[in-house]
Amino acid sequence: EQIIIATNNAGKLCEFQKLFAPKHIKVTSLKDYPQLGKIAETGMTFEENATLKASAVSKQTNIPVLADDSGLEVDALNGRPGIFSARYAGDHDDAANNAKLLSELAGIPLEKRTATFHTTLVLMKPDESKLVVNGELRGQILAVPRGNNGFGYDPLFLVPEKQKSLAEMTSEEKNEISHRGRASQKLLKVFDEWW
Ligand code: ITT
Repeated sequence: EQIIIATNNAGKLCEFQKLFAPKHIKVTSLKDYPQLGKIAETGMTFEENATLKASAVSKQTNIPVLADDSGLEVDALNGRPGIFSARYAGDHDDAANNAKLLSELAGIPLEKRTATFHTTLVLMKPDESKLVVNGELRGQILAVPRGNNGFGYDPLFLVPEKQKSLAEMTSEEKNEISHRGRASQKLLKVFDEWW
């Protein structure tokens, strides 16, 4: 059995490989299918964008697909960058995105820098039937990055209960509590029945 993770993001793929390891399903990703074209994320919600990615890939490959659309919703920025998190400061440039986030929040104290990390997962079969799950993690945006693990906004995202940024956690620690980890746990619970 096989599943394609419809992502070009190496950090996401790495987390899914660990989360799916107990299932003994072969996990591939878009880098194994270089012939597939770029997918335009034109939706206005996480679910729309995850569905666009999943259906584009499952139609062309005839293999079940898991797509992840995620984003960071910062309360002091009225929920921005949200679905635009990957393109906040340009095109998929983590360093530029983090710099922009820091400058938008300059001068705001930590207790007012609350934020939610959101993930929507869409698991889709080639007949386009789909399973949708969501996961969220609340935290605070640091003024100075901490840690070297993870990817994307992880060095700026403090998990108050742990007093650690996501980039200071191992992938196991992060997967246990993260938006993506929580959504994946929900998915894995119903996976066998749905599959
Ligand atoms: P794919 O669409 O190919 O999956 P992407 O990076 O474009 O990859 P999204 O459209 O879902 O993914 O954008 C999510 C953005 O949020 C992107 O900038 C990520 O780096 C960031 N992000 C998502 N999950 C994250 C996590 O667990 N930790 C830190 N940053 C994360």
